[in-house]
Amino acid sequence: MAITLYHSRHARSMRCVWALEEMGLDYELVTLKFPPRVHHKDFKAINPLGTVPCLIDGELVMTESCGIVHYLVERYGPTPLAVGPDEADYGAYLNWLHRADATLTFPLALVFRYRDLEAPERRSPQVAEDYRRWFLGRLRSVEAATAEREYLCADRFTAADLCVAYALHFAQRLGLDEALTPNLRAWWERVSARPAFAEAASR
Ligand SMILES: N[C@@H](CCC(=O)N[C@@H](CS)C(=O)NCC(=O)O)C(=O)O
Repeated sequence: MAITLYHSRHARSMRCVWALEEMGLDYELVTLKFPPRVHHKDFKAINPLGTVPCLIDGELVMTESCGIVHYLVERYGPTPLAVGPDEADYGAYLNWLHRADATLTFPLALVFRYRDLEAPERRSPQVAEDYRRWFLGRLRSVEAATAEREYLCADRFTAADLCVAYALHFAQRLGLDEALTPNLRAWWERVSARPAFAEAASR
């Protein structure tokens, strides 16, 4: 078995589990209690950032969830999850893949940290509220895109949907149900009905 994935339940590593399950790849899953830097001090020897996901594939170590999904679909494809450079939506696909974490998940991490995770004296309702609003503002791009299409790009379910949908999953776990505007809700119900999503959420 070549691939090992370090994971915490419902963390961004869920993107990678979801992609591995969609593709039917063989892998070893190592599930860590969250946050790993607190509960698994030795994990920093594997990933000096102390974060999940961490994917090991032979000599390769990767620690960015959307980068890992991109790697898996290219390295272990062909798969319809990948959009190729010869397809009209290639640029849009890459934009969604990057937007998924850099723009849509990062503000949620701040909500989680400053509302729930920090010790009470270090919590900041202002930071949590500012980044909740930030997230909802940036999410309008997904509401607009799903008004016209069943999927974000290429007229099929791709790695872009998978990576963006994780942000929606995280938002709902944080109780931000106001994120589910009408088009987005229909898209969310479509993508989260996939068996590989349920499998990833249970791991
Ligand atoms: N940009 C990275 C972020 C990785 C990240 O921050 N992961 C979180 C879990 S969702 C984590 O491990 N946090 C623990 C910590 O910061 O100590 C990615 O997309 O994978």
